[in-house]
Amino acid sequence: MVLTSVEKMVGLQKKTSGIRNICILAHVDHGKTTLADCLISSNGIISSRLAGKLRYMDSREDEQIRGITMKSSAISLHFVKGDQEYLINLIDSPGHVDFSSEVSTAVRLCDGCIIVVDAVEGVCPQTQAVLRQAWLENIRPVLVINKMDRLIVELKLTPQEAYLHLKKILEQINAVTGALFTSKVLEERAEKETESERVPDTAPGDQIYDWSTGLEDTDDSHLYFSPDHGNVVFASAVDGWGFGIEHFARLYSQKIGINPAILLKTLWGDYYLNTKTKKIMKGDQSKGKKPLFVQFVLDNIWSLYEAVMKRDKEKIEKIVTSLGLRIGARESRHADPKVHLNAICSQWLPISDAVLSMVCNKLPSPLDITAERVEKLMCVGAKTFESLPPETQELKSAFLKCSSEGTAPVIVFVSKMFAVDAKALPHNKPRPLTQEEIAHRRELAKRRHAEKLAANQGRELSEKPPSENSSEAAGNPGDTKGEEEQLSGQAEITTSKALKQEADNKESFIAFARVFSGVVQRGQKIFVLGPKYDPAESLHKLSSQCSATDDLPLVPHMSCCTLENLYLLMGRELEDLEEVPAGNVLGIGGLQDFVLKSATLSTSPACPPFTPLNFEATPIVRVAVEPKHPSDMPQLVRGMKLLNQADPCVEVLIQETGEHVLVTAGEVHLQRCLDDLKERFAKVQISVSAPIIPFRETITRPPKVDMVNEEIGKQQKVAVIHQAKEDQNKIPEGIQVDSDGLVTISTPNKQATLSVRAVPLPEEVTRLLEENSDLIRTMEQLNTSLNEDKKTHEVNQKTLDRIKEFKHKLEQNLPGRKWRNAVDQIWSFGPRKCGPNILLYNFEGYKRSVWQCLGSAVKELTKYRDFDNSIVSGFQLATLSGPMCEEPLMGVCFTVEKWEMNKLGEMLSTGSQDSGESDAVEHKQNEDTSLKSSCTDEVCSVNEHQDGSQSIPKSPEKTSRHKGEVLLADCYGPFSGQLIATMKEACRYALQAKPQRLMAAMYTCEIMATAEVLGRVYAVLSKREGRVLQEEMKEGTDVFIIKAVLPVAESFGFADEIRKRTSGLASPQLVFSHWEIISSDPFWVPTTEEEYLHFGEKADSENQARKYMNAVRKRKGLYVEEKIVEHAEKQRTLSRNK
Ligand SMILES: Nc1nc2c(ncn2[C@@H]2O[C@H](COP(=O)(O)OP(=O)(O)OP(=O)(O)O)[C@@H](O)[C@H]2O)c(=O)[nH]1
Ligand SMILES: [Mg+2]
Repeated sequence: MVLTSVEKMVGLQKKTSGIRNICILAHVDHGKTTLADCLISSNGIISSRLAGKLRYMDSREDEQIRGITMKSSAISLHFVKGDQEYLINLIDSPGHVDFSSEVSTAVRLCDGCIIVVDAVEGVCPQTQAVLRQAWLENIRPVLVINKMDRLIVELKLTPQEAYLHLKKILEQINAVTGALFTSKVLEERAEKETESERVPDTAPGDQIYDWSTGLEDTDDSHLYFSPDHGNVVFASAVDGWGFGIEHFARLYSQKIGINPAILLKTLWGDYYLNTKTKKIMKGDQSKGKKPLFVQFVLDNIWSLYEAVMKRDKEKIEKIVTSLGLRIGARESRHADPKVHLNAICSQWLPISDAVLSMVCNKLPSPLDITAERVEKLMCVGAKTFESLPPETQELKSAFLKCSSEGTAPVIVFVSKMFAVDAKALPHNKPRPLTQEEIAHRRELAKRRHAEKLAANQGRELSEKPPSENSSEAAGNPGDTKGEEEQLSGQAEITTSKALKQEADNKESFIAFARVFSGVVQRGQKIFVLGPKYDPAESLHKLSSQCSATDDLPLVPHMSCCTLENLYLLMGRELEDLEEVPAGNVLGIGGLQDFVLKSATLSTSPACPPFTPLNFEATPIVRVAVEPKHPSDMPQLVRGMKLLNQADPCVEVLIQETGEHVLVTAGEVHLQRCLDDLKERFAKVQISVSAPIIPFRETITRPPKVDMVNEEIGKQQKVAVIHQAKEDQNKIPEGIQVDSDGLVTISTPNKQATLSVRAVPLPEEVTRLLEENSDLIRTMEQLNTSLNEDKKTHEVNQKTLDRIKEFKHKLEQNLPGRKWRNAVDQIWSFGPRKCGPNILLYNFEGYKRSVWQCLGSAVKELTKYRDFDNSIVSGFQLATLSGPMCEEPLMGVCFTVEKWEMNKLGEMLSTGSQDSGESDAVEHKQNEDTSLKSSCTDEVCSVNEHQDGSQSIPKSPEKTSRHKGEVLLADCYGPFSGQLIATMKEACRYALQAKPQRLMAAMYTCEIMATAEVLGRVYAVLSKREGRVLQEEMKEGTDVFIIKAVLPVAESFGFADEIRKRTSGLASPQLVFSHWEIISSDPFWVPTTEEEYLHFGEKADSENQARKYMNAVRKRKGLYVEEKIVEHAEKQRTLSRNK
């Protein structure tokens, strides 16, 4: 196969109907990159002998060493099928969960995907995850069941067994798609139903319907994988073969004379061939017959494998000649039978043909983009498509047309930025000279030679009589010109050297993008729209016709840039392009300063930003980094910025403590980020802290039975007293703690008193809050815009329904008298207004609701109105860092049961001025001598003014306003600030009045292990406090699947340890799953004689929670109560006592 030239590719890019943008998705190690190799080798980019060994798309060194893909990368392939030519933009993606964000960036740019499943392992957790992602992006999947050779060679299954096994895998994967699909159909039905409900003339009887009918009506056949639909290929990427059943249907229809269409329908399934009647019959199993698939397909492959593995020369010869293949002597004599096998199979059933023709037949071209997908891409958050400005709505047709005409608006989506070595850019690479260039150079050399000759002649002439000076004059300029040229040439060389050196050290960022409409051209000016850009807002300021070349006013989240370079992505190589038409994947250079991670580019300001990518992984592993040499700090900071840009998922932040922190998705991701930082972006030596493990703080219900180990009531009191002692200096007033945990506390100026109680939320509610944090954030935004009386954008009915459902669910999960009306009294969520903690109000005279957006509450002005934000802020602060180790809270409900403001407070809030009130103020202040003594002069002087004696004449209103302001900011600072601090303290004390617990982040993992290593896997799990949830045997194999949960804190090195202990037979993938309460009390100390005996004085060897808590406190520089000298009496000189 010859290499396709760039010109050819450019030609193909223009034929939109022949383009297929696809990605390969699968669980880790199921063979994506190997499959990509096979497809690439069909284009001659790599040799077919190396296909599967090279792993061409894994261009990074660490990818090759570890054998896993860490980034998604694209390559364009040319495929000819019949008289049709296709351009296939193929994206290989990683399967390791740590890099699942790379999968998100890939699926956004594609129209279809190849799901690869290992024939032995079947559907794995990541397979489900990628199917879900494909589903969320509305892209169509096809299936490749890979590693078929393992069924023959490793598992040694018979063809019949293999058939049953494959059937099961198909069932599994269809079950996953089915689940996704069903929920969607039901949702759509429900939507239709609510719409029809709104239509008044629906007959009441129609409202009852059978849910299942929805499923039956919809044609879902294209969604399921079935060989007879042509969307399944059976393959072995390593051995280079693959087939869809139509190949065999065609073959056998000729051989046995059966209609190919019938054979295609029956080749997969419970059918057998009645040899006597030459008819295909149903029900193979019941009659003990061989299914067609076994007879016609698997038997052949099995016998070929057998022949080659046993080196049965005769049989091989027979097969090869009957198939009409020609095998080279080198392969057939090779010591490794696999090579021979590969040579035969890849000629007989070339995998690239099978897979690529399936892709071209079954996956859509960019022209087939559905209206549903377009609307989903265009609507961010709670907005509906109808609420977008009309100019924006018009762009939908541009998406659907995917037109490459000059008039079509350009719309491009950048899904990630990736760094390449500047040396690898096409214009920095040495390239072979073209014929014209060679001719040009030859011409130049000739001329220079001629000039030299002429100069020599001139010199000769100058030695002649001066009568011929004229020719000398003619010669000289030539000479100097030559010198000049030389000089400038040298200068060029040196500058280019300098430039090259600079380029050597530089990373260049390229945007990984796709054109959805129009033609992008090199040097074109275009708008860069950030994720928060709002076309409605900018269309007020700009006309929809304006272009990026105009001089425009500043619009938030929008900037203009020039597309400096366009590239064809060819795996490890890049090729320069002048323009790229709609429907293609491309690389764009020169966006480094405009795009951080992803963006939308358009020539029209009416274009909305695309919906953000769906990231499945939660970044959870954080480390602090610092340079080994402090002077390298600036490089490190720059490097971290670059790293942040180059990775879709990593988070880079500077903590309040001043540490530079990297947040990554897992250990492997962390390692890759650190390597990148060290070797590419910062190029300095760095030291890395131990992973910072996140915890959550919560409270539990006090135990009903006071057991010895659970004497929490007393313990807690000790803790509270202790804490109070610590904080004595900060808060002069005492706090009141009731026996049932109600904390009453006043602001420092005594103007307001709060009573707060903390109660644990039911687990289910916490989970609900966590799951719906996006929804809560949307609610918050809606409420804010309602409160500000802004023109609210039309809210998606779906979002409103979701909010209603959320509210309903909360009500359901907060039953009983204790929680009566609780849902309606929710004041706020926290921390950051969307977290898993609730603030309730439970006092008279106040009404406010987070459900405002549902229209359930009216705005009401009360005396509390002006300061309620302070209370909410105090709550937010308290939930952000708890009293145990300043970690965020989770699953706690705070109820404000009393909020008293004495008259001054009220006056401050309502702004009423009454002289009587000021007396009261004075009276109060006189009472509190300590307060008075600490009063600033200002306040005192104000009070004197109030007495009306020697005051400077002022208008009465002015004085009183002045007074109000000053009292707002008395010696304790602004009143609102005091309220915030008091609320925060109240929450903290309320927490401490209850049994506190730490919550640990938990990973889930699925480990596949054979029976021999099972014991060791359990040993490692239990050592690390893991808990096995489930253990089952994979049918047909001797592999056990163990599902377990493991605290994140104990997970570092877990995968490595398992791999080592099981000699590489088991390798788990850890996925963040949930937070779990650590049952032991971190404040527990042995108190009774028995406990001393049992646990010893220290006792913290047993107390996991305390260990965690102290570690966090130490890290944060907080006070840790621990003994420094443990066994003082035992200190002695060892040598003497020996
Ligand atoms: N027996 C057998 N092994 C295969 C086959 N295809 C791939 N492999 C092996 O499976 C391992 C993983 O292959 P990769 O192609 O790197 O898998 P991947 O899906 O790209 O892995 P990630 O990118 O890390 O998710 C390699 O050792 C391959 O040699 C196959 O058809 N048969
Ligand atoms: Mg790979």
